[in-house]
Amino acid sequence: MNNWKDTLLFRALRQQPVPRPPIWLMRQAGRYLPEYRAIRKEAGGFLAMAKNPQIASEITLQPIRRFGFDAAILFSDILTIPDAMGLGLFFSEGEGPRFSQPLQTEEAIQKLRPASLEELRYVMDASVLTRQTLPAETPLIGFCGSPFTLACYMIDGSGGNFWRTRQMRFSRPDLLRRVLEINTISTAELLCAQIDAGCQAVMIFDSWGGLLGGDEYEDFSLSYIRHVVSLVKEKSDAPIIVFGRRCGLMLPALAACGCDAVGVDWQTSLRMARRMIGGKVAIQGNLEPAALLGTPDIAAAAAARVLADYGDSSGHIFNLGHGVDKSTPPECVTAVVETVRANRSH
Ligand code: 1CP
Repeated sequence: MNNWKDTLLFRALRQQPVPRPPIWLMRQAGRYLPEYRAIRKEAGGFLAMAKNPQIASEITLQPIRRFGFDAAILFSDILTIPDAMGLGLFFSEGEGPRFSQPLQTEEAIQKLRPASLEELRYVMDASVLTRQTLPAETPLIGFCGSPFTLACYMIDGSGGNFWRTRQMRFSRPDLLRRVLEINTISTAELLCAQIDAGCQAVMIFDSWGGLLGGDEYEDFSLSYIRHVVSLVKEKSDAPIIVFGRRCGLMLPALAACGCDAVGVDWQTSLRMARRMIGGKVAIQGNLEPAALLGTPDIAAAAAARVLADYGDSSGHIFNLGHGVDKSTPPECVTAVVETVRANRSH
């Protein structure tokens, strides 16, 4: 896309003046959309959809068509990397992700190797296809999980409180570090490959870094994120967004990791986040997803409060504080989009 640098997303990421903030939502494609559920029924589940580039691309486009978001995020998952490492990702009906071969012995961790990009070809194929079909003015965001967030699923084998991973940090930090180092290589490689395949920006999800204590966050999550960011920056100037869930106190450190923007969850007000970040990078967020579970009026009022909380300046990418919930009425998403589009105070 040649006019990408004029898009609202790019301008906001560079903290340049914008007539209004760009808007896209984490998990904007998903089960709250009837058109997604229709495809899911036919395709037979999430992984089958994510691994089929035509279907993944179609699902990426669904929320763009319906709501006209200012960015698309590739329909995929952070757990494709450990799946490609041979851990056997699967989803049982109504449950979250699981691995059939989690890293539960020292031997399994010693045997672990970075994922072959060949095994992840479907992600890049979906990026190419999506870029070809998306409106030229809509940037495409690629993504990965942070090394620590991936390690949580890989070591524990499923979502939850991640007790095994947290215990390993105390009992065998050397083994945890080995997993983190391998994840660093794989995530950086996948982000670079997504950029080569047509993504204009990338995002790193540190959904579980907030489980770590203050000093440990630097040691077991942020230092690896910083390394991923520097590896990607060596190869490309695509903007990088880093989202840390429950990482409010870490925002100044996150903003200094070399990224272009930080994603903020709803536990930290944007006013506070701005003060903590001091204009160093752009800010993405942070409407509480539950605000979209009632009526369109309630959703619109809550979105207006987020806009007011950020205040009138550039450098804001409107988003939720976490993903769209599956029981969200699509009319509430429309109301939020309309509220942000009508906002002219920036
Ligand atoms: O149809 C279904 O049942 C599948 C639900 C689903 C979807 C729509 C999963 C399983 N993954 C996805 C897509 C997805 N996952 C995207 C697509 C782009 C988008 O629209 O945003 C992205 C960016 C992710 C990233 C992801 N997967 C994260 C990081 C963000 C976050 O939510 O914190 C995590 C932690 C995962 C793991 C995962 N995959 C799926 C689920 C339900 C989960 C979360 C499980 C848990 O809470 O532990």
